[in-house]
Amino acid sequence: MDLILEEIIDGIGVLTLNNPAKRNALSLDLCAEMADALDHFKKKRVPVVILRAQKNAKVWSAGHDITQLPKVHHDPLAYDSPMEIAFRRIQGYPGPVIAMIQGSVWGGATDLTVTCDLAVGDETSTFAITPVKMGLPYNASGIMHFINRVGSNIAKEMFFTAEPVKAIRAYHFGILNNLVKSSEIEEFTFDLARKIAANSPLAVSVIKEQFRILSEAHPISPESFERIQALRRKVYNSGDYKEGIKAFMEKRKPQFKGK
Ligand code: YXS
Repeated sequence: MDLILEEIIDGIGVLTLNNPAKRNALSLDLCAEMADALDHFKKKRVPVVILRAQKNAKVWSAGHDITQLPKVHHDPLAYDSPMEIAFRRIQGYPGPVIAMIQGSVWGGATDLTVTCDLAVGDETSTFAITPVKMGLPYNASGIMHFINRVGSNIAKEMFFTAEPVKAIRAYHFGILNNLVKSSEIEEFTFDLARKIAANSPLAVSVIKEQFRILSEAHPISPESFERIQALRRKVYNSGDYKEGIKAFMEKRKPQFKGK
């Protein structure tokens, strides 16, 4: 069974978590399918991806598949674990990945949400990060995802209490970019995706990568600085950049080609 449904609707990539019987737990296979699906979209140059569960799901995802957590004396969130690989595929995807959330989100799935570039939730969405419930040491990159998204003090409250954060607080904390009614969330999220997809895909993808380098950057190494310059040069040397200026001058919508 496809644990991840992969569709392209109106030019937008849509990945649907598809294991409701197990509350869309992030099993090794589901995470591997997510990474593969993003690779397929990348080959097809899909500019924006929406990650969702089934319509009106009560549980968006129950987090890491507990039955597959490595036994004691093994790192449960190792760098090369399928969940971490899927997270890095999202971070490295050359376009925004938007989490569209209905229902409760648990553990590693909350990390998945704050790893996505944007998140849109409805009034049923809640977010819990639960390692302290499992006596499990979270990993450094996961903690950084939370610090970067909500700041240290809110991240500490979430990690120390493991309590679900309700939608309105999640919106105030910045876990959600937008909080919309259940009845409107699909249309809202697709409109957001289409708005982004109408802009220069090259500029959007390079700016996403700059955010990633800078948000992960502590003392930025000379190589990272030069890499940012090279990425930016790719954009300002591009036909899209010329087209963006030309269209503005000619008072018309730009036709970007992604190169
Ligand atoms: O008994 P069956 O075979 O029908 O399976 C049940 C559950 O065992 C299964 N299931 C899971 N299987 C593996 N891993 C999971 N995380 C998981 N969650 C659920 O799905 C079937 C239906 O579950 P059930 O009957 O409990 O559904 P429900 O609707 O009554 O309750 C839904 C939940 C999500 C509230 C409940 O399933 C639950 O509390 N699940 C565990 C949520 C959680 O603590 N997730 C954290 C996983 S650990 C993790 O993500 C990180 C490593 S960390 O700990 O660091 O955050």
